[in-house]
Amino acid sequence: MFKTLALAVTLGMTALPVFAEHITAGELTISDPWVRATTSVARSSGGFLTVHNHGTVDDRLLSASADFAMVQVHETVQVDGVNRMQEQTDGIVIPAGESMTLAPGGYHLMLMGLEHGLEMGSVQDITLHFEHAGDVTVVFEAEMRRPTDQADGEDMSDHDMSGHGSDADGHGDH
Ligand SMILES: [Cu+2]
Repeated sequence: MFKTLALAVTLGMTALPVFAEHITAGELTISDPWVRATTSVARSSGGFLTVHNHGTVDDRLLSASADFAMVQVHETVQVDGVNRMQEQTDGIVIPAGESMTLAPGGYHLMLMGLEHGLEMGSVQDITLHFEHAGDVTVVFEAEMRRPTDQADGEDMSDHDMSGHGSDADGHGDH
């Protein structure tokens, strides 16, 4: 009986690697990947995660890519009290021995050109390109997190979306 149970657990884990709590790539551990769930007509959203660098050398998230969206690395910054998003063309440094969290109101993966939105609970592959750890494909689940869970409850209406076209209505739930 115990053996049967153990086997079932093993098979279950093998069948569902996509929900692994932590993904390891070289010296990096990636945790809590999620994208903001949207309506079916939304054209853009945001992707978020935490990366911990166990190594002794800084790494860098250079860029990311996906087949369901065009992906850019962005940072939301306040300029004269207004939130604006800036593409991070040099990527995001993951300092040696430290964690970097991409979260609403700060760094994020900008997902643009969605065709069907991101349905709550659906999962999407996004490949992260790191300077040292290389390419890592991570499964992001679409969630709707409460504003109180977010860094500052960003208000997308204040974002400067001039670089994204008029249909880029932001990260989703407004
Ligand atoms: Cu953005």
